[in-house]
Amino acid sequence: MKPEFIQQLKEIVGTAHVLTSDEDRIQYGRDWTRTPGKAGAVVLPKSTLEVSKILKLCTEFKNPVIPSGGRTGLAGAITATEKDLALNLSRMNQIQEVDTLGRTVRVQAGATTQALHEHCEKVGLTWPIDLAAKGTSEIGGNLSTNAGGVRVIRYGMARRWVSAIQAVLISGEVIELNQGLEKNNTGYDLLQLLIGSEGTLAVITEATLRLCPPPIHSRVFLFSLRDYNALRFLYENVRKAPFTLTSFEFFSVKCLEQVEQKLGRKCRLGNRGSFLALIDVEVPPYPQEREKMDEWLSELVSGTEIEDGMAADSSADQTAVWGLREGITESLQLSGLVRKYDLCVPVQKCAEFLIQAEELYRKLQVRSDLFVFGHFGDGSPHLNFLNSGNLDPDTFHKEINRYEKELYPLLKSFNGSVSAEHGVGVLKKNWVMYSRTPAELELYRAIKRAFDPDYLLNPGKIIDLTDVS
Ligand code: 2HG
Ligand code: ZN
Repeated sequence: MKPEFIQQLKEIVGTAHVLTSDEDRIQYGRDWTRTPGKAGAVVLPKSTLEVSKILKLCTEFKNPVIPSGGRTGLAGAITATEKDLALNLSRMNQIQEVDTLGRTVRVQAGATTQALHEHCEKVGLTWPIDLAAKGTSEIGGNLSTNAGGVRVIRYGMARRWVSAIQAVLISGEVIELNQGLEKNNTGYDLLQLLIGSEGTLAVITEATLRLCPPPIHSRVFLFSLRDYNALRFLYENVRKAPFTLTSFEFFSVKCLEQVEQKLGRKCRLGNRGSFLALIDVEVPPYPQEREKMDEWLSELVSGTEIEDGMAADSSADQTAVWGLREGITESLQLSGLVRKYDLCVPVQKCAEFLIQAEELYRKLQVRSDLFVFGHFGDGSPHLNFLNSGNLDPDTFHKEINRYEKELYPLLKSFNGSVSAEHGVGVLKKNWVMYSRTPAELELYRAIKRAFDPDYLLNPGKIIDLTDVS
């Protein structure tokens, strides 16, 4: 990285906001997967104007640049090399007053998801995207990756809750997309194109987010189940019941034990079975509705398919139950090297897919521990492989690659996607062709060229432009 380039960055943001220590370059050059990365330098702007000047400078120096936020991603989408400038937007964390009439809020990219939730809660509204990483993840990252989370079954993914975006092109030009209109059918929807583009097309600096009232009252149920067929049975049962479902999550008992051991959390269910299902439903505030639900619960638990079940009604109980599900990633992270799969299949086929994916794991005798959990109600399971046998990292990766080679064709036979919600980054790039056709990928390349002709914005993520020199 040229000294003049660094010097001019310092002139834009102030010397204190250009970081060049080894530690900072590593910290800002990788995400939660710890995929090895190290940026050449880190720049921390405070305004859109500064972002614009930085991108203009990158174009002038032909210096690649990688935008990032809370760095909680799980696809290696901000993994940097020493040639890259890490452009981190965490200092841009302002949240404006909520527009209660339009039910929107204007927010800078660096505000955390949790800060946004707390801000909107004060006026009885919420941005309904809820993630285990909400304390650290930032809005710019949520939008760049089209974040999903634990309430997709009710509210959809992040892209549904955005009404305007401000972004900066690699030339430095600032674009305002949609400006908060409810209706705007004027051709291509560039706002939606930027959402999920993982910082490869432009840098999102601000957004106007749509809000809604939070559920009036929610009830949380935890069930223990014998096997995947029981999980499917429960899902069918819940779908037939007249409740508004907010979440239908599941995790293997191995995941539960991991959370208990590593994070010291406890599960109150007596009989644990092989899987747990966490169900969050909205309840109208009438006593008879609650009674109906209690009857439904006791009927379900008295049948043979469900091993055990409990309702978590107090807010402390609900937090405790959710803490079991939301602690899984962290508890695995604390236990060593992990390889992650974030998959999606049609929800009707999710149980069958998981049965076959586990059979494959047994058949291939993969030397690692498999942890299965995720968003059953979206047909979106996570498979995590932990290097609990302490293989050397190369051998561990070879083991998992052996599995992966057969997993993806299996997934394709289920019409599945290689990335449900974490994105592509560098980690899924070689497998995108399992989920996208050659014609789609050619369009991806054309779009990338239109936005970023010099291939400077987050290069090497999502797709390679093989014909760019
Ligand atoms: C979740 O659902 C996140 O908790 C993380 O998407 C999943 O760690 C993972 O694989
Ligand atoms: Zn997830």
